[in-house]
Amino acid sequence: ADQSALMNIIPKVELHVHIEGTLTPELRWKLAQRRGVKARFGHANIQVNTLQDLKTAYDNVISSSQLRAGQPSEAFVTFFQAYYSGFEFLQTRQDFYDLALDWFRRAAAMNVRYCESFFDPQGHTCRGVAWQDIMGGFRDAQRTAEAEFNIKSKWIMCFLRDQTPEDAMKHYKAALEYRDMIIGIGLDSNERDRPPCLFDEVFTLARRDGFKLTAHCDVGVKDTHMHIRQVATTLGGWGLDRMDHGLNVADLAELTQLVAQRDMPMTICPWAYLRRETYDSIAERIRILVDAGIRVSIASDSPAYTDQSWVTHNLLLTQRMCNFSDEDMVKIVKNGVDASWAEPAVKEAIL
Ligand code: ES4
Ligand code: ZN
Repeated sequence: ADQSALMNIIPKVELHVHIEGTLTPELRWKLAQRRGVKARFGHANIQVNTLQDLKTAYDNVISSSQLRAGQPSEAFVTFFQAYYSGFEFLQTRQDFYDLALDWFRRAAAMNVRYCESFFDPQGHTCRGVAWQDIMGGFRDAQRTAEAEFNIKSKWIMCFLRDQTPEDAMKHYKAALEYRDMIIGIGLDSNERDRPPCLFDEVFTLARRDGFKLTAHCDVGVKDTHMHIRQVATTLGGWGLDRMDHGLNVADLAELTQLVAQRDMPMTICPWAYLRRETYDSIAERIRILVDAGIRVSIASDSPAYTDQSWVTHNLLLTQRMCNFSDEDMVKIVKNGVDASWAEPAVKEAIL
C-alpha cells in the first residue's frame, strides 16, 4: 500500500502543536513587512535581509545540547532562540488571526479534523499585547476555519516553566474570561531545573475549575525521570490527564508500567527529537511504549522550526522508523482521537 497516501488522507487530530511554532518563514516575513520592521531571527547577530535568508536561518536551527558541545554561539541559533524570536511579530489581533488561520488551513489540508493547539500567553502579555487581541484573533480564526475548512479546535494554555509560579497564577486568573475557548492547561518552555511540582497550586486549581491538564516532559532533560513521576502521580492532586513527549518513560520499566497502568496518553513528536537523539533510539523507545499498551499518539510540536515537519510527516517518520504496519498506524491515529478532549460527537465524527 502507499503509506504516504494513507497517512495523508486518514482523518486525524493534532494534540501537540504550539501555535507560535507554526510561524513559517513566509508568514514571519509577511508580518514583518506589514509592520515595516526587519524579520529578525534568533539572536541579533543573524542578518536577515531576504525571505531566502530567513528560510536558511530556519533550516539552521540547532539544539542547545549541540551548543553545549562546544560550538561557537554566535554562528548558530538554538530552538528556543528561534521560537521566541518569532513572538515579536505577533502584536495585533490581525497578526494572531493570520497565524491561527494559516495553521488551520494547513491542518485541514492534511485532513486534521480537530486540534488542540498550545499557546503561550506569557510570551505576549510581557510585550504589552492585550488578551483580547490574542484571544479575539484566535476566536475569529476558529470561526472562519470551522465554517470554511471544516476543522474544529480548542486551545491549551501553557505556562512557561522557566517563569515563576506566581506569574502562571496571574495569567490563569486573567484567562478565565476566555474559558469557553480553553479546554486545557499545559506546561512548556525550558524544563532544566524546573520540576513541574513548582506549579502544583495552579494545576490543582485548574483541575478543580474543570480544565484538562497536561505537561511537557521533553526528551533528554536533566532529572526527566523525576519530572515524569510527578506528572504521572502527584501534580494537580493525582497526576495529569496526558503527558506531552515523555519518551524517557521507556528508559525504566517502573515508569513504563506506571504510565501504562494509569492509562495516561502521550503525545510523541519524533521529528523534533532527531536534533538531539539517534534515529534508532527514538524508534526503539516508541516501540517499548506501544508494546506496553500505552496510548501513544503522534504530533508535530513546533513544525515550522523542525524542517517544516507537520503531523503527517511525523506519522510517516514513525511508520518508517518503527516499521509499523498500516493497521498499527491506524491504531495510533485512533489513539489520538481517543486521547483528545473533544466532545463525544466530535470524536465519533472523526473515527
Ligand atoms: C517547545 Cl519542543 C518544546 N519544548 C518546550 N517548550 C516548547 N515550546 C514550544 N516548543
Ligand atoms: Zn511542545
